[in-house]
Amino acid sequence: MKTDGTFMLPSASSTIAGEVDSLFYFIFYTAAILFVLVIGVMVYFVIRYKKKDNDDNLTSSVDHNNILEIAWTLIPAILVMVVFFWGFKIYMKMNVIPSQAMEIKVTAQKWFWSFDYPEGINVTNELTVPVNTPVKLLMSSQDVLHSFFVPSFRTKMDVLPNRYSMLWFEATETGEFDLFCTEYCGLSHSEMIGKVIVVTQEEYDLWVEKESVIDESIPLDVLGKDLFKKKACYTCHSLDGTRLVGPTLKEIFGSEVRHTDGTTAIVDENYIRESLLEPHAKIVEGYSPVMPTFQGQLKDREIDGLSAFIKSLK
Ligand code: HEC
Ligand SMILES: [Cu+2]
Repeated sequence: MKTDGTFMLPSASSTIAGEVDSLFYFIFYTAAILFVLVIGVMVYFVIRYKKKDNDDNLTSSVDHNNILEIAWTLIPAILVMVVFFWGFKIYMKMNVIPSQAMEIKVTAQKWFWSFDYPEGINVTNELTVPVNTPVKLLMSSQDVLHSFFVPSFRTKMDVLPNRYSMLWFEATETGEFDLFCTEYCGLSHSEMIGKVIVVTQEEYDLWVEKESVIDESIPLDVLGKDLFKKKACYTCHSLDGTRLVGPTLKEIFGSEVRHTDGTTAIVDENYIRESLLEPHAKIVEGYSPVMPTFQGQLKDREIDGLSAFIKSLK
């Protein structure tokens, strides 16, 4: 069961979330109390010691008060030390990855997440993991800086090109949790949204089994339609004729396209296959070469499925 968040924070659904929240509340309430104290005393003094019209005498000059000065130096120093050591303890916990953690490879690219499981499964934007199991994410980016953020797990880490960053978490309850890209990464950054789906170990095993086999009984165009959504093609291609980052796929099958190098081509199965595996081989006139390659992410039957789906949009 997914617990609700509080007024200030989303649900706390990982092993470290509770600790992060305690520290957050400690800092928050300490700051709130100090704020009220300091402002309160200030307002009181302003009123209490207001210069009276008939009061010509100057106030006697008080130069210092040892007890007061020691108090207002020591108390904040102690508070800062508490916050430092408390924070450091949680920071270490967040960064030391348990050795038995299961490992998933995360690839960020404009503008979706793809997840590679040890079993050879590849999925887009939906990270399915078992509950009460430490999960290690090995992350890298295909293009620009992205950042992996799951608010309910209180976990966030930058994802960089040409370098791996790592993160781990252990979900403490089942349910669906928001996954955001929290580093501005271009035009459709706001659509780089995913989900972390936390299930029981039994459900996870079933999921792995189901994802590992390709279901040959699904008609190709249905499979394609499903992939269009699953592989996040929709972030760049519309189906209704609207121009997004990429050209619409409506009625392109059988039509003639112009490329930036002046050549033309008729859209057929081979053309679509090439568009998916080597998107930069030919660039459609008026567009930029930003389509990612799906080499290694799509099986042959899935490419057939996408072709059949695009064909059905005629
Ligand atoms: C990051 C944005 C982006 C994503 C994601 C993306 N594409 Fe593209 N795609 C483009 C752009 C831009 C072009 C045009 C430039 C070019 O030819 O590379 C294009 C071109 C194409 C073409 C050729 C269209 C034509 O009119 O000639 C096809 C087919 C295509 N994409 C299919 C797909 C499918 C299917 C997916 C999902 C599996 C997908 N794309 C995912 C941006 C994207
Ligand atoms: Cu991003």
